[in-house]
Amino acid sequence: MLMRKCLFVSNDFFKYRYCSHPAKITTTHHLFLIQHFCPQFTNFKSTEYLCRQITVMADSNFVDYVKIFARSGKGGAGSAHFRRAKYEPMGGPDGGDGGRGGHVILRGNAQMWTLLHLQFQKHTFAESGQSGMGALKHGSDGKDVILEVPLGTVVKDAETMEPLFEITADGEEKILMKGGRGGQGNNHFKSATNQAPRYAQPGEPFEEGWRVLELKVLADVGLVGFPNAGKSTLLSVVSAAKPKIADYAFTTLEPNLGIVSYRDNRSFVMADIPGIIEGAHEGKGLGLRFLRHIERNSVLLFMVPADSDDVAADYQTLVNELRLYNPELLDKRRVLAVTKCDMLDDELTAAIKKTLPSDVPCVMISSVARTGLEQLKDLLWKAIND
Ligand SMILES: Nc1nc2c(ncn2[C@@H]2O[C@H](COP(=O)(O)OP(=O)(O)OP(=O)(O)O)[C@@H](O)[C@H]2O)c(=O)[nH]1
Ligand SMILES: [Mg+2]
Repeated sequence: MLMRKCLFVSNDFFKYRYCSHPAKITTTHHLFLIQHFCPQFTNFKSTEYLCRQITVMADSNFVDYVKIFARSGKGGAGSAHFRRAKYEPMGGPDGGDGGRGGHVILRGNAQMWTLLHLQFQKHTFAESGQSGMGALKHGSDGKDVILEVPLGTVVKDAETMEPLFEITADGEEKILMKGGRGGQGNNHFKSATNQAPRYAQPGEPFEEGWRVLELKVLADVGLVGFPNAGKSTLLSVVSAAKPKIADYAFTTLEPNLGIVSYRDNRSFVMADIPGIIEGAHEGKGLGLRFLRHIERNSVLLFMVPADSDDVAADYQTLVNELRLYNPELLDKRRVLAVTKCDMLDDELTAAIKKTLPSDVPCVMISSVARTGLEQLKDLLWKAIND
């Protein structure tokens, strides 16, 4: 088991969080295994950094990808029974129908936010329907199994990775695996020419298979920026969310959501995702896997810090990374915010303003000094409702 985990590490250590057991091994184990199997991480500092990241991710409660096996119940067979009663020599066919097999159903739950619970429930089986019985007794239906999932869960076939359906509303139910229909009893097949049918339908078979559930967070605005751009700080200032903030790269390892209140009791949802860096499409940094969480956002807020050498070039780099991940992301409305503007004096502010790209609405903000935030909200609200 440990070796398998380590091989995961050597290939792509972020796959680690998808392996079947939560991390039980200690950092010392990690160190030993990584040094043994991944000599490219001989530098102690990078190994230690890797261990920290792995431990943090393995302990994380945010799971946005699970692979589950589900099987519905098969339908109960119809009965081929004949009525037998005293003084009633030819009672005729009275076989009842079989019950329907239970479905495996996914139900949207707005209170949920992760697929963690399904990581520990990989296999789901629904009950089969009961067979029909004599005296026209119908077999009971198999119980449905309902799996609750957060809104924005996309279901894919695990082999072809073809999207099947998506859950977007609270209480919305979709059948993941359909239970087999119950067979009809011989009572249905009697006719003038065949008054004693010995035939009854068998129940329909179950469905089974592996499905991948992927969570794509549903938010109105997605924050896109390099690490340390001040994304989490902005979210913490404009909403009640309390993301972790620190002055090192990749502080945020999983998306955070916050509700931003706007004037007149209106509000919108903002999603802070881990930072991306140039070359993310080649797997650098945390790669592009978190970008799936901004696929559903209607507006993308690009954030470039004011201390950047060239704001327009940094913005272009971010746009390019998005294009390489999914060109459709560029169809979304965009807003550019230059962050940390409290560090600038008037002269520098004017100089930066001149270099800003003209094809996107821009705003200068500071989350610490709380300047430009109302203007930013106005721009975002306008972009959301356009
Ligand atoms: N002066 C100043 N510093 C800021 C401002 N906003 C954020 N910072 C600082 O910038 C650093 C990074 O902020 P975060 O909000 O963690 O940045 P992030 O973009 O979420 O970074 P990752 O999660 O690593 O991608 C922190 O030390 C913040 O205190 C600002 O408006 N002004
Ligand atoms: Mg952050």
